[in-house]
Amino acid sequence: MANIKRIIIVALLMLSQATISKAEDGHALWLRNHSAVNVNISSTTRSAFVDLATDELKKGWLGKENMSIKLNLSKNPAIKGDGFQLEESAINARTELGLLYGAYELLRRQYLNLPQRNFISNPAYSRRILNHWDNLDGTIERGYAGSSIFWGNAANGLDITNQDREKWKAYARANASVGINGAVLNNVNASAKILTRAYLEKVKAIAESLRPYGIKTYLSVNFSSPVLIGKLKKADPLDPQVKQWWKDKAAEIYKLIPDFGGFLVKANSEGQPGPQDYGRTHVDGANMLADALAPFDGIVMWRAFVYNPSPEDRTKQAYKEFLPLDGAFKKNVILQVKNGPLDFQPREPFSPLFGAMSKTPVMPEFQITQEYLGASKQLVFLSTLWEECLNSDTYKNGKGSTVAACTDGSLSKTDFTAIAGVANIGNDVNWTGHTFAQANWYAFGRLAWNNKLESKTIAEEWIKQTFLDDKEKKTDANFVKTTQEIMLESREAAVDYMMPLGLHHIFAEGHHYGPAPWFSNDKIRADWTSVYYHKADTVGIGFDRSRGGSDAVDQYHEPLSSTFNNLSSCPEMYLLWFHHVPWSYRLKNGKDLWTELCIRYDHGVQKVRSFQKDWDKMKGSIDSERFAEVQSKLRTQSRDAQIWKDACLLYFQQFSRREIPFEIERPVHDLQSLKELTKSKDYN
Ligand code: GCV
Repeated sequence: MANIKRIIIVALLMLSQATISKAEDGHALWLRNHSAVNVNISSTTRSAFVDLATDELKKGWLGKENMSIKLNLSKNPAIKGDGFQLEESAINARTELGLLYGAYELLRRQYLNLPQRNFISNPAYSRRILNHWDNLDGTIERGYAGSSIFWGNAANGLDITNQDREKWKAYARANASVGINGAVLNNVNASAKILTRAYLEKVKAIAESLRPYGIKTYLSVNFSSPVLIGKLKKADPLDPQVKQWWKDKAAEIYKLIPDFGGFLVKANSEGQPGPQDYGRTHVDGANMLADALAPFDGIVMWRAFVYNPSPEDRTKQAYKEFLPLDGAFKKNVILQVKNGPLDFQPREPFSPLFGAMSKTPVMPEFQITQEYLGASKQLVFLSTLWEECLNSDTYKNGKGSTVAACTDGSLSKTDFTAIAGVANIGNDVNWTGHTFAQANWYAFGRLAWNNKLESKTIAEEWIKQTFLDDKEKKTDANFVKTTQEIMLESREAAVDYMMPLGLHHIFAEGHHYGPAPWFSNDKIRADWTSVYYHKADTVGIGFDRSRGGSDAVDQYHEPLSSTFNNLSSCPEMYLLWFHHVPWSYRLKNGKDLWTELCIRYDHGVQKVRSFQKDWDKMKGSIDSERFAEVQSKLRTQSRDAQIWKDACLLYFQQFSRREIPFEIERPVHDLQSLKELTKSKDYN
């Protein structure tokens, strides 16, 4: 008996050891530093960046044992900005930061088992920036991974602990490893308090943690700051006292943070103050701030996300507002434009502003946090969405004028270029809530560095680094293939179960997680309701933006405007974005619109079910913790995809008055119960 007891205890101990050795909380992200082999690093220059690069290479080296690698500063004209050149046994760069980026690339190639061949890699954008929508009380607007890593952690939100500094350092390192070199530390719906001395002192401390990794600090500012925290009566950008206030503030900031990046501004948008409050223009506002920052080489990122409660189609407003201002902005102003003309929907055509501005630099703003794509409950790899946008042809200077080319300086030379991603990072131990949301942070950085990278490459890189098996020093090939497929199909699946064929913004009010195509409310502006966007009636469904409708199509260059305008040539993925289409309309595959809509919704649900099956087969290929977390979240996603399908089909069926085709699975909910469910505050 005693023997049996002993055997059981030993077995239990062995089991728990096995679990401990595999224990995985995801905090290490894609930077796992597996017991590396020896490498000899020498350099022709000494600096903090070079020390870091040396340290990273020694910690992570998976190449040939006892190799010698030299870090060189080089004047090779083919290397640009903080770019680098990898050679058999050297990293060359123009800047020391470039050597650090080169070190990360070299390690990445080892994880991927890529040959250490010669190649040069230059950044597509000079400023590659995360935008944190973090409030000073520690909450995060549209954040799904816990509280802010910057603000609100102690009683007054200003104390700084060693733990904070550790976290900021780890954050900076992760960013640098994918080439991100800027962070806006606070929400664009900005509290003026950020510019008070106490907060600026904290910004200084954060900047000190980020600087060693080449990351510049930026702030979102409230346009009314001179009134709210200064003693001024107004914030009119043409008022000399207001101008002076901002100049003094800029000088104060640069004294504390000499390499401060600049300001991000959301003005006259969704209730935020701005120059129009004083009868001035966006140019007046942006240029006033630009003048204050110019002596210190700071920049202004002025957001184009503006729209008013007017009868005009909301998706047309930003273009109409900003096009007449083209050429009037100071040199250190850049217009920050969301990928689509509406608001980070699962699918939108690109914003026409990318192809419209010819004398003003424009930067893309992507949303990494999944406000409209399942929060941190759903596995949706966003790289394919961003790739679709970057590769969209605007026809600005004829064929080939992609959004990437319009923004990265290849079409017209600008002093600087930039790209922004709204961060999905919080205090959750794995940083992003969902393990696979880490891939979206990773993908943003990689695309910001190289806007021609393909999503399939990015997915493979991320999987191989994130799930590398410690002992084997490789990732199970079947796991890589299966997971890569899931990732690459996940965004299209989400489009299908949420809003296929060009439908948009039919989300439940407020939380933007679940469906509410029925949402309408006379007391709020029409363009904050779902019915404004889908316009379903007994004839058909969709928003008519053709020349016979709101004429948004004419904000695009030819031949796109005509392609979009024509029902028969409009890509079906944008069909209901640009047209109100009869239920009986025949699609290219011969099916009528109603049937196709039903099939798409069902297809989205079936896809998630297949992701579940494929993931379940992966048991044992990776650590049990992350396996179980993803398995559980896929169950939620499956449940919620079904809710989307049922809600939308049962609701739209009231207008189409047609049967749900019998070849697809039937709804499992009834409409009324879904209306109650998605209204509930807990359903998000
Ligand atoms: C930060 C959408 C979001 C808001 C966000 C806004 C913006 O409307 O729902 O939370 O505010 O976009 O980008 O400014």
